[in-house]
Amino acid sequence: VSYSQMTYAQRGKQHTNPVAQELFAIMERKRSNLSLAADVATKAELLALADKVGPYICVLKTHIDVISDFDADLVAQLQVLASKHDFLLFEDRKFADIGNTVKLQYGGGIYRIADWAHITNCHVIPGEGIIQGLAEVGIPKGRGLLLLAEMSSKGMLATGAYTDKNIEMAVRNDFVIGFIGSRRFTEERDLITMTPGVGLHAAGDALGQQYRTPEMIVTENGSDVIIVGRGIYGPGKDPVTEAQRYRDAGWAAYEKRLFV
Ligand code: S5P
Repeated sequence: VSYSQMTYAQRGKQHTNPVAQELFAIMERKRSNLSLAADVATKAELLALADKVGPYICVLKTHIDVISDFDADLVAQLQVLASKHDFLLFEDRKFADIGNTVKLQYGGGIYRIADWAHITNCHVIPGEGIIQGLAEVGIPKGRGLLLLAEMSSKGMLATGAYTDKNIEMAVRNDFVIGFIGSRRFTEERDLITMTPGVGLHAAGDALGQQYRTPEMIVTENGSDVIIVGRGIYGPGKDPVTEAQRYRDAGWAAYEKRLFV
């Protein structure tokens, strides 16, 4: 039986990675496969948004380096909200350098990403050493990594043989828990796909973003988590209403996939 036909609960029970186990358990408890991409500019906005939308999401995805007034207290408060609302933290750092450099970027600097982000991601453009470098820092802390096997934007170059290489590297590295991409990529082990570029209303933006619906992504393509940003907090939107709508749409798309 394909992983796409199994429940999140079943997959969590048989998974060997602690972050993946926890993620599946949260998804089942909250009946949510929604991740919020919280791309706001200040600490206060990020905390307010995370607190409001927290009850409806399984993962809060951050770009911590866009917060103009970042400080260590922001991280402490995000951790409090993650426990309060039962979600994981995913820092969308998109590492892309040699293994030695990404070790420094992941574990150190002012953000100390590995200390608080359950999940982060990387491009494999430098070769497999990037995964090994990140794993040296992340495995002892019980973290997980996603590979950017594809992107959502117009004209993106992660296709064909490059995407295939991502899959091969993911299968043989235990630190990798899955992918950013548009579909389920392999049955060789249970690698989780998270998909950005999800929207119920808009087709895209002026800078190349392209949106597809939860049904296309989860039911048809077998992806596991939908990542939604401006569809939830964009101009004129009520984040709580929209988060509930995307949570319900994502869950319905998942149930439809199970019961077909
Ligand atoms: O291919 C990608 C990969 C990512 S992680 N396309 C993306 O859009 N993202 C991220 O998803 C992007 O950095 C942003 O944080 C989010 C999409 O936001 P939205 O406002 O367009 O939903």
